[in-house]
Amino acid sequence: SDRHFEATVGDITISVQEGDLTQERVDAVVNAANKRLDHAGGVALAISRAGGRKIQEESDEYVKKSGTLTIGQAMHTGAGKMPCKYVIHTVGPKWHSHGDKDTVKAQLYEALHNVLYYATSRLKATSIAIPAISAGIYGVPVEVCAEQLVLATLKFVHSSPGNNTLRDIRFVNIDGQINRVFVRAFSGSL
Ligand code: AR6
Repeated sequence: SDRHFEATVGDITISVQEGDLTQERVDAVVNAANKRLDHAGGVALAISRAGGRKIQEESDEYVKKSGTLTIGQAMHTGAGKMPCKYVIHTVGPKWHSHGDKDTVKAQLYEALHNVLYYATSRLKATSIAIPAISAGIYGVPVEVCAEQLVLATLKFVHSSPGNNTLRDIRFVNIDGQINRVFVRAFSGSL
């Protein structure tokens, strides 16, 4: 995929790339899911299609056993036919929800924090590809989304527990406009 931005923090490479998330050769791809893990639209549908039936089946099994997810929670399934090993599903907040905007921002920050923590502690992932969680159907303005995801990423890599396995953190979007906002957010924070 097309690389817009790359920076190194310690021994971790952070990048912003244009392309289809489902084609990334990484340990884990992140899904912007809903609470029911019903992958019917957006990047979730792209992942579900690219991976094959296994993704929705494992998701349904999980919800049947453990119930729906809460906002910011993370879980994983296999990746089916995709080149990655795992899909980490998380649920971002909706912009037009009951809470105030600061709550929405905190929930988005928390969602990515939990994903990164899950990737390293549960999956020992060295590479991860992340979409613009909540910035599509869930309506969070892309500037707000980028601000929170960048903050969560930088905070995570800086406070990096010695046992952090991640070395390659990629933000991948099919939409170049969105990538430009992420590049600006990283450039302004590094
Ligand atoms: N690769 C990379 N980025 C993509 C791809 C792709 N193949 N497809 C879409 N995007 P969204 P949300 C970008 O709506 O706002 C689903 O129905 C897209 O341009 O997928 O968290 C779920 O099941 C956008 O910037 O996620 C939930 O019900 C970003 O992915 C709901 O949508 C996220 O957009 C979640 O909505």
